[in-house]
Amino acid sequence: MTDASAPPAALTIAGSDSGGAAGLQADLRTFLTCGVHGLVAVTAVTVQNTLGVHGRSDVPPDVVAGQIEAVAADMRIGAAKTGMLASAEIIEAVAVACDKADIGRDARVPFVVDPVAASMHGHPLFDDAGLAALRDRLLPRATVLTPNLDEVRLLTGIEVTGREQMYDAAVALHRLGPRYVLVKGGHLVSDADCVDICYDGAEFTELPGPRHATPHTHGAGDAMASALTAGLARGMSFQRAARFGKWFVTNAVAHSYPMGAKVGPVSAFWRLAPEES
Ligand code: PXL
Repeated sequence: MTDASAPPAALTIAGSDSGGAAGLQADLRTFLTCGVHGLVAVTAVTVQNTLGVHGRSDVPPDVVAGQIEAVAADMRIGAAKTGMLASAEIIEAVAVACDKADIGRDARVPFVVDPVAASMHGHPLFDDAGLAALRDRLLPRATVLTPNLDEVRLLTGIEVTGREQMYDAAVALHRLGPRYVLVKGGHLVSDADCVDICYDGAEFTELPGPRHATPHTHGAGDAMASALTAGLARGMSFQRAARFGKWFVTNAVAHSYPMGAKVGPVSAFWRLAPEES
């Protein structure tokens, strides 16, 4: 069992991005640079570069569940998050495995559901059955739900064109079951700043941040949700972990870099210690 000298650990249940910008690669990099040991349940392998998603193979649902149960049986998971879940069958297996592993809003391990619906190129990462399964099976189990504005539209039908509708969306999403909702405002390009809205069922909090002028934002949503998860694994309250996530992703976007022909990744390098000279 885990020794007191071990760092906290967090689990990501996510897909692989061969381009290394988003998905489990972004999550593990974020966990590492946030001082958290990364555990992984891989859901799918995407064949991806900056030009698009060219193919994909989903992991059998029992193997996804097996990964969650294996790490939970052996290690102390401080917090867990989801990314690409690929299919309704995988979502069902994740819901059952999380119940067994004590992961969820009313369980020991806080559960961040990042409702990843499409790649940044617009390729769907699950279908209508996946969306229904996400809404019915995972949202009621979520400690925190972290949608971007496209995912808000899919889950609630609300088309966000201004900050006011982000508040309406947060209320509508909270009714679907998560303990906390964090609506990411990065896609609201009409807003000069990048403001996320948090809602706990009673109070709203704004997480303000600058909007950096860079085209290289691939993996920004994953970085926000995984830094928040790392904060929870380190024992932070939701409010503190949300501020920590916002701080992390703001810096990651500020240090993003070109890689490949199109949109490059946000960076986690800014948090590495300088090399010894
Ligand atoms: O950024 C969301 C995301 C998550 N997971 C995988 C992805 C993407 C976006 O491209 O490819 C595997």
